[in-house]
Amino acid sequence: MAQFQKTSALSHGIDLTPALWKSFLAGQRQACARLITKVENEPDSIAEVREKLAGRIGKAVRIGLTGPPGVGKSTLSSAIALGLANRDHRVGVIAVDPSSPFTGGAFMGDRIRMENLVGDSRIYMRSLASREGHGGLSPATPHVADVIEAFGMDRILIETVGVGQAELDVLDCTDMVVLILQPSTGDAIQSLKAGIIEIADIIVVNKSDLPGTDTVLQSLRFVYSLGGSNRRPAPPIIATSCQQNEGIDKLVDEIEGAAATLIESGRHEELRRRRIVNEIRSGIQRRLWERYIAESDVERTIERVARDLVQNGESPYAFVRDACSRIELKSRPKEA
Ligand SMILES: Nc1nc2c(ncn2[C@@H]2O[C@H](COP(=O)(O)OP(=O)(O)O)[C@@H](O)[C@H]2O)c(=O)[nH]1
Ligand SMILES: [Mg+2]
Repeated sequence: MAQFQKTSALSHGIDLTPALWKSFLAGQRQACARLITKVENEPDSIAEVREKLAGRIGKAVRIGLTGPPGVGKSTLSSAIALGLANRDHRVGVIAVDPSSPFTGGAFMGDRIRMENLVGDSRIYMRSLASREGHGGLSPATPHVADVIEAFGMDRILIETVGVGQAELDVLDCTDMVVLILQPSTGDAIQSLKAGIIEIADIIVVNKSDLPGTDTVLQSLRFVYSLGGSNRRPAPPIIATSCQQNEGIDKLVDEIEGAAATLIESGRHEELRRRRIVNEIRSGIQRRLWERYIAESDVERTIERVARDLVQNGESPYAFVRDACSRIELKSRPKEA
């Protein structure tokens, strides 16, 4: 358990010293853990870390695992990780789900014991605390994935808290999405948000050892047979049981098939490009914002302006325009 918990950050933060970097490159897990803690706890350090990682990331396939709480995402992540490792991959697993860490849940027999994976050098697992307001992802997730990839992992599984907006967040930082359900989610299928059904590349009905599996499989097939959406072809729907160790090989086959297609079709690169575009955008937004608030007492001004606007029913955009033009005026001579 201890291995999965966040190393508590030193109050002064973690320095990216040459020694730390050297240990990281030498494959020392402790160094990887420290670097992850750094990007997780020190958002200001992301630019520095990211520059260090250059040239070491871009090839890994990132796989999102999402679904309602308790369906077996963590259990299945471990099983998939093992399956991928047995196919000569080096696998990173990130869980953003404080309620059921890898070692949580009542463990089944000893078929898939995650403790067994702890000492497996082909697999690197890490839990992150999810943060309010970010769906099921910690905002550091994509950066943590970068660190893990640079550490040498070529498949990265990202398990999210399966609630609300999370599924759509998953899409932003992964190359494919596996939606996990279980027999008792049968009735819920009709009401699953269209969004998640649309983005799932593979659907899994886990706990197929429990009654009701066929009903769920049928409902899912029915939902997809309705078509009518602008979705690509219906995704594969696979029944698995972690308890009986059934269907997992097939699932790993599907994941690997999808990964191969992604790479060969150029879509993997395209997704990566899109993520970089977003990174650049948000980097610029952040820096402009920082510059803006550094130079004025803007938070208080915005509060005051908002109060006035609420009172008189006016639009906030005149203020936005004015604020932006002031940033431009201030920055131009400097940057010239
Ligand atoms: N019967 C059965 N239970 C399972 C299976 N997979 C996982 N579980 C159990 O379901 C519970 C929730 O699993 P967990 O992986 O923590 O789910 P998560 O919240 O989606 O990450 C745990 O008690 C697991 O042992 C399965 O295939 N069959
Ligand atoms: Mg979990």
